[in-house]
Amino acid sequence: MPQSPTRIGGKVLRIDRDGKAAAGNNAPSGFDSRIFAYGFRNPQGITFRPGTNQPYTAENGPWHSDEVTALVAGGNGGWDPRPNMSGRGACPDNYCGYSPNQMGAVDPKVRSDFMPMTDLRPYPKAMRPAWNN
Ligand SMILES: [Ca+2]
Repeated sequence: MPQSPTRIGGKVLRIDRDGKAAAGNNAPSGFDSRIFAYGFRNPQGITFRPGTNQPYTAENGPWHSDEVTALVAGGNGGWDPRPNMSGRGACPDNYCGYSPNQMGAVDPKVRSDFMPMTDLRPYPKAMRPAWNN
């Protein structure tokens, strides 16, 4: 869902008081125009930098790689837990978000099936986190 152009899961929406897309969202062609940024696992917090009003989100990773991301209009957060992406194979229940397994805080250079919160392999232009752990 996070990379879907039409489903709103895994997205940050920016709307006006009537629920319509706000001007300047810059969603990619074919995307729901309410989408400001996409490709997230679970953005649970948002704040705006004083002076610039740039939005920052905070989200939790799957046992590793929590992230704070400075959002840009139309930006991709790089989360894509679909099977058969980036050299991954099949995953239980067609969801690779817990790969390789729980407590899997492993170095992605060691495990090719590591599921990064910002997967630069298929999305080299994804927004890099401003902070992660
Ligand atoms: Ca990310």
